[in-house]
Amino acid sequence: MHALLLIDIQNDFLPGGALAVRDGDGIIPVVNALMPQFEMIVATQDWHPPDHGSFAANHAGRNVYEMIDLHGLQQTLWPVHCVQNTGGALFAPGLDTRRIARVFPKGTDSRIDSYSGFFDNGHRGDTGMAEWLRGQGISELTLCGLATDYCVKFTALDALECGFKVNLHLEACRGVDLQAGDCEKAIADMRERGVVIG
Ligand code: VGL
Ligand code: ZN
Repeated sequence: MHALLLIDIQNDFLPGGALAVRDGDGIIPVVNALMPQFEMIVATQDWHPPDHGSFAANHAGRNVYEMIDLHGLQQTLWPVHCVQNTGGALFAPGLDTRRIARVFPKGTDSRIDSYSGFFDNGHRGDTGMAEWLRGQGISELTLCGLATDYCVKFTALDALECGFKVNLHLEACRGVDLQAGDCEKAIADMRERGVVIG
């Protein structure tokens, strides 16, 4: 079976949000139109506690987009975003959520960030998504969502490692591009590792 995996389609990643991705809302009609082609739909949700270590505001004297060492891992510092039980963490209002079979929260441990929906950035913790998908008989995934150069990329690479066939629906993805070319590089990395880009 083939599942559609919606990555972090949340208010804070849309224009006007705390960590807005340019034209992030442009994917919503595309994603909604994709849904009928899939037997199963699963979503990830960036879901941080207020004291999360990826927030610049939680590090005195540090600015957003700086890099720090966070408990032994390199970490980009982000604006406060997707805080648990706030409006910014909600799925985009235009997203058709009716057929989402299961939501996997991520980034819930203050000590470590989690760009991937499968494992945290240190591959220390597991959300259980791979095991759950396998249990549902899913062997192939199509990914879409935000952001191409962070959560989409790391979820896609972990999905390959977990043994899934992985497709990326590019028209239904948008990226941050902190540095010009980051998205192009992310797409090239994914393709090189075996993600089918469509
Ligand atoms: C994301 C940065 C921080 C993403 C999440 O969804 O791509 N990026 N948290
Ligand atoms: Zn985050």
